[in-house]
Amino acid sequence: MEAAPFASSSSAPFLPSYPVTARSLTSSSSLLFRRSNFGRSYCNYYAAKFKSPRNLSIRASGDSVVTLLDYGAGNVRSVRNAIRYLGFDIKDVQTPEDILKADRLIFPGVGAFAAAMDVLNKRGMAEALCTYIEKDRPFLGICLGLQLLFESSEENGPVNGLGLIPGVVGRFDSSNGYRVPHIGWNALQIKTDSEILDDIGNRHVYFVHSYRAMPSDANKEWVSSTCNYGVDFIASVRRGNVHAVQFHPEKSGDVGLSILRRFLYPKSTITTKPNEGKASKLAKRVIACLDVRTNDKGDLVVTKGDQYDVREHTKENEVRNLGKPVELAGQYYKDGADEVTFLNITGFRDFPLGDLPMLQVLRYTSENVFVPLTVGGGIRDFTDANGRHYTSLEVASEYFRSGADKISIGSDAVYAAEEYLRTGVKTGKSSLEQISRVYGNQAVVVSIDPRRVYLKNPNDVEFKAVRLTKSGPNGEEYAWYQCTVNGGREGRPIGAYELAKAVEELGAGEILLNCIDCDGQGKGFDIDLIKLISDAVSIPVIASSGAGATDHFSEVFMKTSASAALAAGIFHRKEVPLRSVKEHLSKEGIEVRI
Ligand code: 1PR
Repeated sequence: MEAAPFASSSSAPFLPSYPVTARSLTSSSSLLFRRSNFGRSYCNYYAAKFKSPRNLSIRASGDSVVTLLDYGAGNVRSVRNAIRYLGFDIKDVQTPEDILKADRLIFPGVGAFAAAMDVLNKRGMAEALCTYIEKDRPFLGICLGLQLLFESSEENGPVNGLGLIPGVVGRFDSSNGYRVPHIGWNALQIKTDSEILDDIGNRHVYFVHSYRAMPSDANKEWVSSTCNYGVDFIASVRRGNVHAVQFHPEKSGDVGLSILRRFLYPKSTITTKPNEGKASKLAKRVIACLDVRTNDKGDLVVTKGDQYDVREHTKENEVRNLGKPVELAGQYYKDGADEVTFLNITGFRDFPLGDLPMLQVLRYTSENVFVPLTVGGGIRDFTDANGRHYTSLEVASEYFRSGADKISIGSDAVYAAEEYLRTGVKTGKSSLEQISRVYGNQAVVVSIDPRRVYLKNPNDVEFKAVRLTKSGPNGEEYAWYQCTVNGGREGRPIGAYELAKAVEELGAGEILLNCIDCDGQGKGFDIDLIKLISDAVSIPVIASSGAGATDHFSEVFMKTSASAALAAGIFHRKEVPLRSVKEHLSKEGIEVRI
């Protein structure tokens, strides 16, 4: 799965069901495109069935208009925002004709391969796409929009694709120590002059996917760049005016915007001198986190706790106010944050869909912040005062529609894991399972809020205990990490280790690992905990809580296999600029995106 599919029809500009007419594919119209011979892939099927149209008129729709094929899934808002940011208007595809009439078409494929093909087929879009591409019309496919061009995918399959490029899309192998999904900023190896990649230089771009297409003799004429993640897989393809990329330009900061700009202004003479970066592999990520809640005056503020206590210790006892969410997020983007995370920390009691300011924050932020955004807090089923029932999937969908790339589940994931460990049965009904099934596991983070419980003897509990690097207050040499819910207010009978393994099985794509003891203390991450969890799972782990100095970041990456490190207080209080963290890591030989 590559991201979010068709969660809610209301989100889509969408595609009415369309009767396929006898017209279409100009199989011989372009020598650029030789179809592969794979089975009954869509293009082959229709090419055999229908004659090419003689009078298909292509109406110019204006120089500053981009046609967008959005089938109503995941976060296409980011692509829209990036296009608008670059000065273009968007025309949404409503019918297959809209594809054929496009001057330039962007297809940010999201969701599962089979589901996407199903929608394209049912709505007559697959045929139109093949025609459009075979005519060498300007096309940019993103992520699943690249994979669908291939013959087939193993994702819940095999499932036939459009069959324009020879090859089968398969899953990354996690048995060789590489974490799947492949999430983060990685380097490209440019193979041919692809024009749209001209400004990349040696810099990272953002990937998030579990499936990939492999380069081969049969598709080598298409491959414009590869990326290494255990294996060399296809990062981009290009033939004539047709481009597709596995990574997300709309989430790749300035580099990504320059890729989109080059696609949108192909004849432009603008050249951005490539900033010679040092990208060579998957970078460790540095994430800025904004804990957000409404203060006593009713304003939505960024706050920050000490061991989860966010109130000032003054007579007024007010909620600590460290700034405005949209402004701070924009600042961290400029400072080089690899991702921004918003945690709606009172989401457990205030229903997020009633908390419209949070959705507004996401909408505004995503207009100017072109790195991934995660949002958490309150993702669960809910019945409001009028008896209206909302599923967790609806809550998540609203977050995705508002600009989130990933959602983070806290309390509800604890209950789901407890239930799963008690029964051994995956019901498929938990928020975690439902959202990852629909949106892909790479879009679902589980946020864990554990607290250390010291032990004299590791056998005193049924949960996994660790031998501590620093002994406890009474000389205890061991601890287990008890999970909590409701913002640390309630301890649960499950350890962080057991929870992490269970949620990985239930479909989590990433773990955000906090530690209540370290939160806001500035004394460093809990290395014992992070090592325990990152060694236990094969999905990426984000280390969180306790960063107080640049050394703490290098320590966590050198001593554990965390994929990312998240911090809040030091950035909000401007004690350590984000850039200094990156520069320090780079000096220490840890690859980061600069
Ligand atoms: O349970 O699904 O509603 O999700 C609630 C979410 O809100 C969870 O992700 C939970 O971690 C978070 N949360 C709830 N209460 C608090 C609180 O602080 N009172 N914040 C809270 C968690 C931890 C991190 C923090 C790091 C880094 N805050 O987000 O940013 O510890 O801080 P530091 O660098 O300053 O040490 P649900």
